[in-house]
Amino acid sequence: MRGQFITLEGSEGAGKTTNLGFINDYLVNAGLEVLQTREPGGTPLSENIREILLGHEYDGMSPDTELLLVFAARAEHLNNKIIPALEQGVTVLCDRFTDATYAYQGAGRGIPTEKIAILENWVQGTLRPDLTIFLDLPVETGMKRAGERSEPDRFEKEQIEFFERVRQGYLERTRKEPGRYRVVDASVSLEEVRQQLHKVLDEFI
Ligand code: Z5A
Repeated sequence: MRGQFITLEGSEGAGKTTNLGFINDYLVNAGLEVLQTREPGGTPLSENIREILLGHEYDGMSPDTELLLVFAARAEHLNNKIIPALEQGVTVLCDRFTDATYAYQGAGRGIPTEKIAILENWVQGTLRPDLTIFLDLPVETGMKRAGERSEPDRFEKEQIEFFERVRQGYLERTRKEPGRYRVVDASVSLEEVRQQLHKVLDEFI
């Protein structure tokens, strides 16, 4: 039987990195074999593309270039890592996936949804996540949390208006496809976030 494909999304500083291990442990304790990975990245070639996307060497990169690089990394990641794992019955837990493209390159950069959908269908065929957890919190709270952590990457240097559009882009998607998404309030304490995650995973399993 094909493995389950679970993705974790969130706007800036929402706590994805902080909570990935928790989700991974929950799934392992439930008896599943889990592959944890991330986007952009996950394979050597895709990690190289990630460096190009997040670094500051190409600060003036056009939105179309950014979009195509994201999908180039995704094609490699899917074909060489995600799909083979799913076919072997492994549960794949991925830190960001195509919802991030709709949110950042679509809502954030202004690329029409239809263009993104063409690439999504080309690169993924019919494959979509079975469950997408969206960690939601006010943009200012997330930026404050992320700012206290590390030097900003190319995306993190964007203005607050960009991240507002990204958040709204995510929320719009969760409303359109409520069956796949679970929205978790990430503005509360870590303990309370994990209580919500526990409930979501209990229901999913
Ligand atoms: N991107 C894209 O544009 N298009 C795409 O298709 C894809 C990605 C797939 C890299 O993603 C960038 O790629 C991303 C979008 C773009 N750019 N941005 N921005 P990433 O996921 O690798 O990086 P990130 O979004 O920058 O994630 P992040 O900043 O690492 O956020 P996070 O993982 O959600 O946050 P965190 O590190 O877990 O937590 C931030 C801080 O808050 C940290 O100090 C925690 O200790 C603290 N924290 C966490 N939870 C709490 C609670 N509940 N209370 C208090 N403090 C907390």
